[in-house]
Amino acid sequence: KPASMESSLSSLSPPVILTQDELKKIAAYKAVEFVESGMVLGLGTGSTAKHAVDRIAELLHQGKLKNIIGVPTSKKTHEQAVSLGIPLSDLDTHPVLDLAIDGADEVDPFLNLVKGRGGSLLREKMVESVCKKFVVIVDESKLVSHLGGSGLAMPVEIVPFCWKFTAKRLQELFEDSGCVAKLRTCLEKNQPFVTDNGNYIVDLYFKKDIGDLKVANDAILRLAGVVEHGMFLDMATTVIVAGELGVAIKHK
Ligand code: ABF
Repeated sequence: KPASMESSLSSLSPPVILTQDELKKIAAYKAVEFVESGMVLGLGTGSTAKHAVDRIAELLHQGKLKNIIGVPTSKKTHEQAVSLGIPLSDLDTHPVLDLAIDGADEVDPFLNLVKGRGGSLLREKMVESVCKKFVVIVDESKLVSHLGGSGLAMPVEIVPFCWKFTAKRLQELFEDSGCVAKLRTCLEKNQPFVTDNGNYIVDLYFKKDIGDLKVANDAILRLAGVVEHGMFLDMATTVIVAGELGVAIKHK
């Protein structure tokens, strides 16, 4: 069933027009209110999650949060957290986390997500799949009626070995949905984009609905050469959406 809306609009004073980054920051700060002292936290990646990591560090330094341990979801977040003095750990030492806060690229009405347009989907999925609570923070532009329907990329992390072969097989898998698979490249060098794990990313673009998400999930993961994909199904426990009219908090 679609997610329930526990609290709806709070008070941002219109008619102030907020930038997308300000909306991201509002969502991030709201999410950090879920953090309690002593928690082991999954630290997300991306421009929205960055605000949450900044805020956690700020509260730590003010003594308002104590004994926080962070588990970063990318090298970039690792660097940010180190520079802010947040104590860090990893899944080897902390295989179960209390809470993760991260952004997303798409959120559907059931709180299923597309993630990975920032390239960190594998570590994000590893960390966020073992969190007791997973709070997703987005501005309202990320809301979609169904995943893959925004016309933007559905990322799949693949091994570099014979990547064209794997990309072709992915495209064939979704032939009926008019899928086009493209290797992600670094714009400036026109070289393949390489993930933190040394892999490539193939972005899938769909002309039509991809149908049952669970079926799509299983089919992609069955392909040898695929490491992980960016559909995060049934993982988010809460989504915080910041929009021009206020903040909406949706619970699973
Ligand atoms: C990460 O950052 C990713 O999973 C997602 O691709 C991206 C969202 O980016 P942003 O918060 O910068 O919009 O959470």
